[in-house]
Amino acid sequence: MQAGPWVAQLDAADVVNLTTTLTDAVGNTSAFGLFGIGDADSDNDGSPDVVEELAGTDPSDPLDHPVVAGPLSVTKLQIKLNFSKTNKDAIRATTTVSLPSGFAAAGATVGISVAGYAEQLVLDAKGKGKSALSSLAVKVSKKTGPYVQYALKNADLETRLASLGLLDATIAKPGKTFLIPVAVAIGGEVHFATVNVVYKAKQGKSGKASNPK
Ligand SMILES: [Ca+2]
Ligand SMILES: [Ca+2]
Repeated sequence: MQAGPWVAQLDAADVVNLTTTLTDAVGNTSAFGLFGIGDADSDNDGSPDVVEELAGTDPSDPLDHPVVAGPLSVTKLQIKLNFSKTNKDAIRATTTVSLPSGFAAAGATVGISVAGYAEQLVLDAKGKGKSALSSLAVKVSKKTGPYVQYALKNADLETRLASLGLLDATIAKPGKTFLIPVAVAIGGEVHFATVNVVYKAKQGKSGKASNPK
């Protein structure tokens, strides 16, 4: 991404999922604005390194870059922060996605990023993947099509979430609304959303954020 003044355009038609396009002074646009305008793009192909790592493309090869596959529909997002114990924070997310044509689960890599906590998981033949702290499944609903279920627990997310406004503080009902960036990368395609969550917390104890039903 190039330096210079960028204009953020928010599509507020859908209050759950906002899509963002960045446009610079000479009209270049980037759909990767979610990750911040300061993100390094080593090969100047328009995809920040962090997005290329998520998608599994080469951050040093401008001819190899992810395809933006459009917005992501996040049907469920829950974040739990435990301020009294370390490594006890959790995320649960369910997103619908489109799968690349000819998608085969066995051995496929899925990248997921929630609030900037990013990882890649390799799927088995049943569409399930695991890491030390998380599990992910790609499933297909007969009604709504393919979706991704992700669960992370025993993680340390406090600093990361505090930078997005979810602080160790007392925030009573009805809570405060914050935006959480979510990205899913499958088969070199990257899907994005910025999700509204309502956050309530008790200082020194816990905080919980979830998207409105
Ligand atoms: Ca790049
Ligand atoms: Ca590249």
